[in-house]
Amino acid sequence: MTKDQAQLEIAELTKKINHYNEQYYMNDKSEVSDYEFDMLLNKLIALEKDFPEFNYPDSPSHRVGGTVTKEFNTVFHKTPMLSLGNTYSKEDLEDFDKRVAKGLGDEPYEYVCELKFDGVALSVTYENGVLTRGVTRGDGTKGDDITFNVKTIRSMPLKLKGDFPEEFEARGEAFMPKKVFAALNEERAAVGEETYANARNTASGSLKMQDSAAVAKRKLDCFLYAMNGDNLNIDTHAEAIAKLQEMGFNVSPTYRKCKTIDEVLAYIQEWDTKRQELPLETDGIVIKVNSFAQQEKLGFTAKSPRWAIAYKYKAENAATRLKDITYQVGRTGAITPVAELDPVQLAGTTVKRASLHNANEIQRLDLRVGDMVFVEKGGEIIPKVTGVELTARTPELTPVEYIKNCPECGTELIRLEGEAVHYCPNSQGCPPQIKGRIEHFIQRKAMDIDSLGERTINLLYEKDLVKSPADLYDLTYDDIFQLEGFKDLSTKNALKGIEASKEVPFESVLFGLGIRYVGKTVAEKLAAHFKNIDNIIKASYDELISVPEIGDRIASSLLAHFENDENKEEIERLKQAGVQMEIIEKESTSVSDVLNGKTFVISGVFANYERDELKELIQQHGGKVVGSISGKLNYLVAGDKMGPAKKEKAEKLGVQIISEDEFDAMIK
Ligand code: 0OW
Repeated sequence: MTKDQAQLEIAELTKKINHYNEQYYMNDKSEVSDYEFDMLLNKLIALEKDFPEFNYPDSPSHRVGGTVTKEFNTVFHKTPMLSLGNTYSKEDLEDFDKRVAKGLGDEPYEYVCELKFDGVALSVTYENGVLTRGVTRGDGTKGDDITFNVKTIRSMPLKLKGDFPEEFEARGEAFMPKKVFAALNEERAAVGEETYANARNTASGSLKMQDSAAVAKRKLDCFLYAMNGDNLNIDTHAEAIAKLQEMGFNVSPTYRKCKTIDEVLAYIQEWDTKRQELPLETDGIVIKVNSFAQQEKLGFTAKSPRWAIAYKYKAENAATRLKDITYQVGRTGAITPVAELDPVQLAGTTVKRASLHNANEIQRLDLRVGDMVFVEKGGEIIPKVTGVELTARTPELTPVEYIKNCPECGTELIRLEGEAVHYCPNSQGCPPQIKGRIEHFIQRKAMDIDSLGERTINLLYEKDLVKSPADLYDLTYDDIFQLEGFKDLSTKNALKGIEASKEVPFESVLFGLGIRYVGKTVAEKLAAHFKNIDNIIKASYDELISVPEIGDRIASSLLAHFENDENKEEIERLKQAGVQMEIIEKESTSVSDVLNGKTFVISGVFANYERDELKELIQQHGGKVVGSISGKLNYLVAGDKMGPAKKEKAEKLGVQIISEDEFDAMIK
């Protein structure tokens, strides 16, 4: 392909992808399938790699990241990114209003009210309409250059629309929507990771990740609320908001002009309830004097403007009796203490239980069963116990004795050095851990066996038919048919779902293994880097942490997991069953179909080929290389020094063993 052809192709792909992105993220419409979209994007990324001179800063390829930033540069803000003074009551607001009136003499003035988005403040710079820099607020005077990570925020325009100033800065808040935060915590809990406390810190941590591809997966969003620059000819905050929207920025639709504090109070009242339904966390309301000239006149204190203030809602809390503390055992054996409460109304819901997280939290709160405790529901959905009404404590109440044994299997609990959570170490024998691993394995994001559910897993477990994921592949029609509630059709469906899961790609299988701290994103990284399970099993600690976003915790967890013989046996059984244990390389150009439908295992060292070349040749002639020797295997291509166990197994299973020359003859 010539340079001109490449430039043309890149321009066409960019236009198409930008259009699909805009439809998807701004108008909630998807005109193409994810697969088609990904194909376009992969083509663009490949062309940009071959023709870097056409890899423009506003290319949509930056949306999916792929840039690793080891060190973030520090950038000084043109003007400090100030914080906001806080108010908590009508009186505070009236005092603020008096100060504004005083500062403006007898001029009339109006406010604009907006929600205070609970995320991370951001500064973005655009030159000739293209996003050229994204910086965190940092300490207010200087922040971190996180441009590549900011480009992965889908609603942050890479290129502006309409007419725009040659150069200007916009400021706003990046945040993690509630649904994204809940899903991320669900995935982390499922692999034994500690869950994140709130969306704000998670958004902040996400924006500081080194690998922008990992940031892209965090699905951050943003709202812009200010723009600074020379001769913007904009006179009010409301005009600035409208201009930001015209240029393509995501602007919250909750702005409202208020002439008086009473109108401000009405706005606050209205959003006190409505904010629960918002797709993002907020931590109050921001009130600003609308006119820029008047903002100028009022000026700033050392750390915040005199023309703006935040109003914070009181976090709802209530007192109720702590009836008992029960303990839940998670899939990874993590023990979670739960407060059993007398039901109490809180922010429109009846609260009966609240997580107590771990033993440290119980100690910190000095909780005693029978105490009157305060329960709070802040912006977050999950209620939390914040303290004890000590005046109501009666002398017979005794400090909590944290359990020493697993409530499900009786095994003595352990607590790792420096960790707050207790674990049940009986991972192979503790029922909720065994069943939890199988449930984790069949879930949509893993093997996607939707014809099985928690109830069926329970039945199979109780009947001793399934004690580990690999057992699923040994199930017969009769095994399932005899289960309560199964008929012919549902039995066939269940078996079909299990069989179909053998086509699930390796990265999903790796996630399905439920290795502690290995979530879906980490599994995708490991699969892309190591290509197959064997390489991961034999990888050293250093090889593991050389992968971006794979740190000490994940590397140590992988080494520990694969040291365990039962885990290795489980993987061997899954391989035998034909589950994908390696990534399927991109379609190689096919040369012939002489090996169509044939499966091969390659073993040993060859005179004329590297293993990968041999694999490529097999694929080019329609064959498929699989990870292990089974009865269904067609050929074992035997090189020098092939493992004797493999030779013996192949002979035992009647697999045809061919030499390098015999292989050559097959494809020539
Ligand atoms: N978080 C917000 C928000 C907002 C700035 C302008 C001058 C000082 C504050 O939604 N809607 N409007 C402003 O206005 N600031 C906000 O958040 C601030 C930024 C820095 C610390 C707070 O997050």
